Amino acid sequence: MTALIACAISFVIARGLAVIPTLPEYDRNVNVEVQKGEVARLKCLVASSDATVKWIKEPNLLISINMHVVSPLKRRMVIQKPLASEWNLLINHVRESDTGYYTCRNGDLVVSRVQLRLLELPTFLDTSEDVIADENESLRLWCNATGYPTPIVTWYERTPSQSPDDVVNTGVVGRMLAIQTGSHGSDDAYICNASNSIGSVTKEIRVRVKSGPVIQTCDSSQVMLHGDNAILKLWCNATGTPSPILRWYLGASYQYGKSQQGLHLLGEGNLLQTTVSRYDDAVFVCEATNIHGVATREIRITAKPPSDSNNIQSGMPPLSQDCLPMNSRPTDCQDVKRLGCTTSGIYIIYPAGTDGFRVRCDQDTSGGGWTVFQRRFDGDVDFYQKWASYQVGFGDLESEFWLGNQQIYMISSQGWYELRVDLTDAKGHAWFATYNVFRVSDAEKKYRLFVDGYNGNAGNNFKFNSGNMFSTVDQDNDNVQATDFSSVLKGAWWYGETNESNLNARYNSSLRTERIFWKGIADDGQSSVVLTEMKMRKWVDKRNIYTGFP
Ligand SMILES: [Ca+2]
Repeated sequence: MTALIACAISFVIARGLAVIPTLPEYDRNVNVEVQKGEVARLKCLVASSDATVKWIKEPNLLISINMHVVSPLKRRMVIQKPLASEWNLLINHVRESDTGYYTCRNGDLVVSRVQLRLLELPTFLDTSEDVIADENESLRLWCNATGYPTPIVTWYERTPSQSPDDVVNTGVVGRMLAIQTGSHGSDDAYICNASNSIGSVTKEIRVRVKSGPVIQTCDSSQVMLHGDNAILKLWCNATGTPSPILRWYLGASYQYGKSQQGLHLLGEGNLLQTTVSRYDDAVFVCEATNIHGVATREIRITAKPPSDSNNIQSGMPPLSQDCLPMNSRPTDCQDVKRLGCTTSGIYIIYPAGTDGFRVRCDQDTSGGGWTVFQRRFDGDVDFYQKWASYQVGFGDLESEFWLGNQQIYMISSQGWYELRVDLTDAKGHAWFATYNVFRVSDAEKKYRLFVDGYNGNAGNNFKFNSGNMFSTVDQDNDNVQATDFSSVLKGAWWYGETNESNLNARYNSSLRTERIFWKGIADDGQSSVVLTEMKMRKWVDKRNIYTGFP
């Protein structure tokens, strides 16, 4: 602005008086301020038509003579004459190196002297680091900023205190800020803002007051493995200044406040992962320590030993359940999937007329939604069980199990269910059989089986069992007078005159007639079926779509 006024005045003088030179002295140190990359206009007014006008960058770099730019920087420089009396120097794409003093001369006479300055955004040269302070300690925070025009530094408190005694108010100006820290455990941040006409920058400086550890949360989860062992995950979060170190101890060996020598340290950090037996009953201690103190929290893990080791419904609560909406009561695994749980695992379902029971959901195979009711893969669970066991189920949903005839009946009577049988032989070859219709009748009808609508690559061997009642070693319902197939074939199944499947038989028995059997698969007398899974999935709710139902 100053430059414009100066030139405007000199122009008026030049026109009005028609004398040369227009500026008697060059004592007008005109400033031109532009941002980097912009165009700088340096004005010079010489009315004479036969003048020799030179631009020189101090100390002695000749830039131009009349209209000719001779400077090595000429590609960015040009002499502009909007009026006959003006000899303005234009500098395009102004750089840092362009800053300095420029003089315009008529012959040896200095006509104008212009200082070119770059406008700069504020930046911080240095500031205080985050501080950990003692209670009621006096602190000085600082922020040194540079920029052009010189930035003004202003301080704000992030969470201003309501207390009238509070030292810091918002909008304190100056590069230094003096504060008195608060009480034990307080934590605040101060923001310094450096701004000029171009822009502003801010820096947040945290001030934390030393405090002993406080445990915020502690919890556990278990992921059951096959058999009795579980991977137990425990975690704890603690606050404190400085940040506490977390250690884990077994409760029985832990003695609070005493020397830690000889204690059984299980691990360090937020998360402890350990293996426990599902029959364990243990207390784990999370200990948070910093230089100001110790805090502890106990987590008790109670895994109730089932009174009946056959009880499939015993064990730890299902973990997969978290994905279900609150208070939801899925009726099967298809419903579990519909409610948003797309991970295979253990869920509690509530088929109509039941108080709910645990099932394994297969949410991976062929679109998921499968309620698994039989699973075998290592032979750890004995499947040569009696009627009562088959009725309520046995084994472990995390490993091998039979869900239970009653449960199969309750689920499959809710609608139109399809069946899928997955088999793998010892060579790792996978086979499957699906049936569009799968249904099991109630206990009174001896859990009679109905299947129809085969598809797959395993062979339609289950069709021979359709219409048969369930038999166990203590209940011969096979309708064949001469034989007790359950005893002969060492399993429990919907036996009848033709038996070309026998998936609840002995695992890996050397006798062909006693082992897991599905005609055509691994029945060369040498190998065997090593993995079986039977699962069902609802197609539609209405039962009467299929007229073949009894
Ligand atoms: Ca019989």
